[in-house]
Amino acid sequence: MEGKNFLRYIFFLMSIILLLIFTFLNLPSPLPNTSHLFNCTTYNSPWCNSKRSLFLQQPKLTKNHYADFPNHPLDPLTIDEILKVKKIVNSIKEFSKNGYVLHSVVLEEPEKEVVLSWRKGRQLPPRKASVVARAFDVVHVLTVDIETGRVTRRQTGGNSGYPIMTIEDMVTATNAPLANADFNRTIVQRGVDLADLACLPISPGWYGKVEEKRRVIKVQCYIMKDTINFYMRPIEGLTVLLDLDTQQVIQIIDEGKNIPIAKATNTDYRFSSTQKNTQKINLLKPISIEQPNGPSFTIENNHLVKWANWEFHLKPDPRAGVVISQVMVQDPDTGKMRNVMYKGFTSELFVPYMDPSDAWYFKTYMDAGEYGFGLQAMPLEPLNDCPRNAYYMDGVFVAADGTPYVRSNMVCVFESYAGDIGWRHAESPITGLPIREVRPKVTLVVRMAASVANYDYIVDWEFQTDGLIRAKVGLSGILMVKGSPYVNMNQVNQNEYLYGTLLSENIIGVIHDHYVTFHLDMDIDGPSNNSFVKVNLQKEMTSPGESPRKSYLKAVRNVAKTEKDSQIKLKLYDPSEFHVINSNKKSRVGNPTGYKVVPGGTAASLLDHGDPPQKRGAFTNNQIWVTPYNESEQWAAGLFVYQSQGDDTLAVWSDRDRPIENEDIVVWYTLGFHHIPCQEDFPIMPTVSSSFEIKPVNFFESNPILNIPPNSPKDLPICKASASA
Ligand SMILES: *[C@@H]1O[C@H](CO)[C@@H](O)[C@H](O)[C@H]1NC(C)=O
Ligand SMILES: *[C@@H]1O[C@H](CO)[C@@H](O)[C@H](O)[C@H]1NC(C)=O
Ligand SMILES: *[C@@H]1O[C@H](CO)[C@@H](O)[C@H](O)[C@H]1NC(C)=O
Ligand SMILES: *[C@@H]1O[C@H](CO)[C@@H](O)[C@H](O)[C@H]1NC(C)=O
Ligand SMILES: [Cu+2]
Repeated sequence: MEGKNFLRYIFFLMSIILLLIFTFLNLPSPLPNTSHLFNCTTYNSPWCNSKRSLFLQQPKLTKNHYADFPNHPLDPLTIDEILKVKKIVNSIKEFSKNGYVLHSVVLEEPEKEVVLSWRKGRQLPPRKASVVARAFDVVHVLTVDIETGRVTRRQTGGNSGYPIMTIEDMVTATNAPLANADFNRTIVQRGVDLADLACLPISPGWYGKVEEKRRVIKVQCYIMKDTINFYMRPIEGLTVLLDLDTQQVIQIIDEGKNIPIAKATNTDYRFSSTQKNTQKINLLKPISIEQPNGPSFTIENNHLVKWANWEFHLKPDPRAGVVISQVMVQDPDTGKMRNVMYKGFTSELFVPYMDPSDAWYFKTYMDAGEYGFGLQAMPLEPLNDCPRNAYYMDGVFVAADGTPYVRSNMVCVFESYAGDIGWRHAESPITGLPIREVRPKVTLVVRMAASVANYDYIVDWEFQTDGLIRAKVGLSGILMVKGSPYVNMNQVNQNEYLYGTLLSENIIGVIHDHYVTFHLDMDIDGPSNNSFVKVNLQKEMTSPGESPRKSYLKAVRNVAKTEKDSQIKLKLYDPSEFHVINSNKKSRVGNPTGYKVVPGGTAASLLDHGDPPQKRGAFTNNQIWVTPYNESEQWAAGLFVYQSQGDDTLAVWSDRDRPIENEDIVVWYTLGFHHIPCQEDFPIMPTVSSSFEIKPVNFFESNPILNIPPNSPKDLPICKASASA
């Protein structure tokens, strides 16, 4: 291969298919380069010599994962376990004869009661794998008992839709059109060199004709001539419909021949190239935080995180990204650990584009159930994705043939201090009390970043010592743009609608939404006796003569009896708080203990409920839902999402209207973004973030962080402009 072509080929793999080259080699992850992380010669800080420093002892960095073994019932499958599963699946008669494809192999979590009653030091409950395999077009859901080697459950059929695409599916889809002479001819007719093509695998949604009875995919292409940012050079109007299993081209739609391909100018966003192309601006000096005595958190056996008053289990997941389990917070009065949440994760993402034309109508991505949100999470970049004091966790995933592979540095954990205030009070001179009491706010952040083709999602779980948990999603990466004949808005007729914003010559950023639906299995002081309470603020008028005031607000509590009582559409002028309480557990003064969901990122889907994508995405019809705990109801868009028809969504489950009062309940919250692109989003978007919170409400007897100490200069390293050893 020629040098240039070879580079293109490498780039092709890296950026389009999100496939790490070592993915299928079954190699341990390469050792991260740590020299830039812990260069103690440049920092005059006891931190560097501290025996307590997690980083200096960090076993993780030299670990190859072959020796991993499970320590906790929720620990993900190890390499050893995955290899055993592969062997067991291989021995299934019909699989070994005719072959199979594995779409998912993950730990089958033991039943919730089993996990909750397990204690450290005891034997682990039987380790099982949940396997989704396809053989002869039939989807099998298996439970494999790893110890006994037996398949203890096998299910076929069920709801509409296909399992998550494999990475192999995505790779073959982008290459397959090149086997078709008509496709090649079309590309050449557009004046594009076939060697410059970069194609994307696009899930087709479900519209009821071409999607029936076979797995299909749509492929659209870009040119990467003169830029690494090929997304800004779409071959507009060209869509290849492909059978994902036979790789046959079913149809080529080619409607954009009159639309020029945008120039490569100013599309490169890499530091090396932006330094050349724009004025040099050095706005900031280097910055980082110091932890002179090392970090305050520990990670036991790779997965059990303990920090300040918090403890939780953390694991990477190929579909959800990260899963946080058994979240407990310490009661400052009794010292006991108290349950808050059994499990929290991003259950689904829904990203509908708002252009009904032929080349765009189907773009309504479900990034978790179609592409695998965790599979698309790339290694985090130390110092920039996560600060210098971060700890990194790898993911161990499974390829389509059952081979385990390592996704290194997929998740990071770090303490964050942004100069914020935990609580404060100062007395004015009027009282004569010389009081200024202030406490700094330090938080613990768990982060991952998924790059689903062009888009990047940053998901943070942030824990505060006052008991609050914040789930934050940041959007960055590159827009999905549409080619256009226009180079300036003055060419656009007043009556013509562009479906987006002209961002640069010949490209339009198409309007779209992002919805991230979280599964929050709240267990306030244990799994049972939880209820969902809407605390509604209502305007109350005073009686004539009662008060100089005419009106005030009254808080009215409504306990949700059944699921439909908990289908919440947020309303600015009819506000409520949303509490999850334990009706069996009261505070000293008699309030039920609870946590509330504090909404944020409240964009709501306005699509018609009968619109095919909204049927599949019906879990976004409300911002909040509450369901009774059911271990089969984890994925808001259904177990099988690819080409699903919306018959297994959260909306369908919730409409059963089951009782949810005084039960084990699950809260679902959807963080929403409307995105009308603007020129600043070109050629890459500055991060946009939204978050929601779960916050204690009468859970503690009083402010739980009265006893945290203030910062003192004597505890901190000496900061000098050019400190050196
Ligand atoms: C640490 O930093 C010093 C000063 O910048 C540099 O000379 C040295 O090579 C660095 N050491 C490592 C291991 O990177
Ligand atoms: C299409 O072009 C590619 C790249 O040049 C080539 O490898 C392939 O054989 C062509 N396909 C056909 C059917 O000619
Ligand atoms: C709490 O839940 C348990 C188990 O579901 C039930 O037996 C008990 O009656 C409940 N307590 C109250 C006060 O409702
Ligand atoms: C649990 O969920 C599955 C899937 O939605 C459903 O078939 C089953 O009926 C549910 N069980 C209960 C008790 O609601
Ligand atoms: Cu967007």
